[in-house]
Amino acid sequence: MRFAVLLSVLVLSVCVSSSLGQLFQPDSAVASSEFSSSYLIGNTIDGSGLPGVWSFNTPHATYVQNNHWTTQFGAVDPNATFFFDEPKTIRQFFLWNHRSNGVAADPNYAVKRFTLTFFDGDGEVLATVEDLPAEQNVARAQLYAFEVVEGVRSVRVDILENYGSPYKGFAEVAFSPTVLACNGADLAPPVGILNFFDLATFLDLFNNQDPLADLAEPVGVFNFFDVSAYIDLYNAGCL
Ligand SMILES: [Ca+2]
Ligand SMILES: [Ca+2]
Repeated sequence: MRFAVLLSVLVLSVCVSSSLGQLFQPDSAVASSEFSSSYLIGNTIDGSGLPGVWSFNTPHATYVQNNHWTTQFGAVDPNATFFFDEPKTIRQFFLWNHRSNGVAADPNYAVKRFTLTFFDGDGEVLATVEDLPAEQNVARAQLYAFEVVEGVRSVRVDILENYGSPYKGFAEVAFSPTVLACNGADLAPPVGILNFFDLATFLDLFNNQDPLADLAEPVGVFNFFDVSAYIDLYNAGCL
């Protein structure tokens, strides 16, 4: 029994360090449309709206100037391209959707469907992952796993549809070279299966005030809302 507990703690520590360590963000970005200098695509790769230490479970702050990307009114076929200074291996994408509930009267800026296209250094298409769904009113990152793509120097995100506003955009993006989790509740190996070890890991992370357990606002405060959010994600299951 003691051995089993020790083993789970060892597995836990390996998982947590790798989950946070493997996330990376693009080095630069351009967008087909930007509302103004306060709503640039750069706001999605600089950690704006996130605390100094964050995970894919960290809620992004609500929409204010200089923390989201927003297009101009009625922008046609909006897209954003993210660049990496060095070739990257990518297996998972993390999207913090638009939270147009701060300064905006219209709550429906958020992306509903999008496509990812991966390019090498010559601009040749390496892979495409089409028509991915995104929910609105989710402050945490939404997770998208796909077949591994190697040698990636840029990724284009094409917004196919949003939730109805003439403005579109999102809050933050990140990538990882492996599948880190099926959703925010998937915190212990094996990835893609939710069981007692995920729950035990969450409780341990929560007690240690780790960013992976800070699932709900207020960010930096660990309370019932984080536990409730975890239970919701756990019950949603791995799809
Ligand atoms: Ca941001
Ligand atoms: Ca919290």
